[in-house]
Amino acid sequence: MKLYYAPQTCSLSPLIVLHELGLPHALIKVDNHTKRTADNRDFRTINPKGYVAALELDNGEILTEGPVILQYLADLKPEARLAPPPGSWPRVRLQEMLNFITSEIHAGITPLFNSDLPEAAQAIVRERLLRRVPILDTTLQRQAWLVGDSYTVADAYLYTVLGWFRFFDISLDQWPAIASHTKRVAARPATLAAEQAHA
Ligand SMILES: N[C@@H](CCC(=O)N[C@@H](CS)C(=O)NCC(=O)O)C(=O)O
Repeated sequence: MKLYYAPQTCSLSPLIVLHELGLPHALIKVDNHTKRTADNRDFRTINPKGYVAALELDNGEILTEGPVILQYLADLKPEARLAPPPGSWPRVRLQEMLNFITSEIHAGITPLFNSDLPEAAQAIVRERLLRRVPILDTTLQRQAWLVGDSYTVADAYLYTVLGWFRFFDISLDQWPAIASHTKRVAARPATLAAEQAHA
């Protein structure tokens, strides 16, 4: 497998999961501005959507969309229990959480990366985002991990998107259960290895 990635982006979460599972993989860096890969190809010929993450399977298929890539990887090694079995009710809960992270937190913070966004629009985006985050804090006050009683791919994904809050001076310390979750995910050997490789 090959993971197309760009530093400081959402491609960190599939990389964490590749490390959690100990799956062999190659990393191909993408310049998100020029859309060139490190081996000098036009990334849009690989993923016409033009964004990371993209996972190239050994049969040449390209898989995109973070929550789907995460579940695909988890299902390659069900014994690692990074996702509940497909078709089970706990799996539906995992999908609910992944969808919340992708549509409300990931897509919620993305407009702030646009330096041309007018201040008034920034304020609206921030307010909407900050209204969503306490929901996750409440969940993490009840339980150590986002879904069920053990670490899943949703934890890697949340860790990744919350990592961007520092770029916008939003401190995670205002949500103690989230801050604790972030510290626990950061300390996992797979996270440390992925963070180092995702440069
Ligand atoms: N819907 C996609 C969004 C992926 C995405 O937002 N990728 C960002 C980095 S986190 C990106 O590469 N943006 C560059 C661009 O849109 O040109 C997913 O969930 O995987």
